[in-house]
Formats: sequence, C-alpha cells, structure tokens
Amino acid sequence: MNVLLLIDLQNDFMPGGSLAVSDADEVIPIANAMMKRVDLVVATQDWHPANHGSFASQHADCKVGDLIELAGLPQIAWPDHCIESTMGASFHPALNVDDIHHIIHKGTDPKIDSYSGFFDNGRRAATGLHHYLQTQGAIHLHVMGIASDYCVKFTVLDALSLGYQVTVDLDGCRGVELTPGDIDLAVQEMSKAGASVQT
Ligand code: VGL
Ligand code: ZN
Repeated sequence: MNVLLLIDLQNDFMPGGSLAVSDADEVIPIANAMMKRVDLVVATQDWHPANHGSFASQHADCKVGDLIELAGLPQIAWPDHCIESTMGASFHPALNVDDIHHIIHKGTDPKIDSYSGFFDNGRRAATGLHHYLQTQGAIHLHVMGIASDYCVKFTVLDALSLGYQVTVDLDGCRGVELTPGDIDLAVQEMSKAGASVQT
C-alpha cells in the first residue's frame, strides 16, 4: 500500500501568507499529480487556536524569530498563522482536496507546539495519525509539503521511529530557512535517520 502524507499545504505558508515559505505554491501541482499515483492520501493541517503559545503576539516583549520557551521546550516565536477555521489555515485553493482521504489537525493545544504530524514537540500527546495509519495497514510513506526544515522533518523523523519506511519527495517540499543551510541540514538529518530522499 502506497501512502502519501501531505504536510501543511495551507494558505498561510504560501507566498502572501503570514508565515510565507518561498515558492511553496510550486509544490501544489506536484502534490496533485502524486495523489493520483497512490492508494491513500493523508494531509496534515497546522491548526492553532488564536492564542497559541508559539505566536510572538502572545508574549510580552517578544518579536517574531525570538527564541522563547514553551512547555519547557525551546520554541521559535512565529507570526500568528494557521488559526483554526480561517482562510490562512485552509488548503491552497488549487490543491485537489477531493483526493484526500483523511485529515489530521496538529498544534491545537495552545500550550505546546506540534511540528510533527504524529506527536506534539514534547511527544506527550498523539495526533491520531499513527493510529489511523495502523488501521489502514500502512508500511511505506511518501512525504512532501511544508516546511522541509520544520514540519516535514519532524514528521519524517517520528515516522521512522515508529517503524515506517519513508521516502521524502524533495521536489514536493519547500523550507523556511531561518538560517541559510537549514534545508540541507534537514535533508541530512532525515537521510541519516533512514529516510530515502528523492530529488
Ligand atoms: C510550521 C512553523 C510553525 C510548518 C508550522 O508547517 O513547518 N512551521 N508552524
Ligand atoms: Zn504552526
């Protein structure tokens, strides 16, 4: 069974969005084509309450990009993004949502962030993705989406630790690159952990 995992293909990560990732919209046609070639499509959505603790706006004297602490973990302060049920949290309008079989929301707890589609950043709560994939008998996951250096990376690392075989389709990914080189580092980390990275 071939499973495609689409990570956070949401308006706020697209050019013009509040946490815009360069050229993120270029992956939409790639995702649409890939959906036709797999048996099961699961998509994640970053889905924050308006008071989410990862937002710089929720902390005194805090600006976007600052390193803060949240739930006892180091946390980058992000601009407000992907607020539940808003346009910013919606899928890119050109994404073929009819081909998505299951959607997983993450980052719903205001007190902790969740880059991975499987667990929050403290690995305290599961999102339900692993459970769902188990019910479907998933073994091999193809992963693509936004952002290579955050949500794609942490989803891939968790998937490997849970025992899935993982292929990352790099042409279907774009990254934030707060620091130049972050995407390359993420790719190295994912392949070192056992992912097959396809360019
Ligand atoms: C993401 C930063 C904050 C992502 C989500 O989807 O990679 N990055 N929230
Ligand atoms: Zn987020």
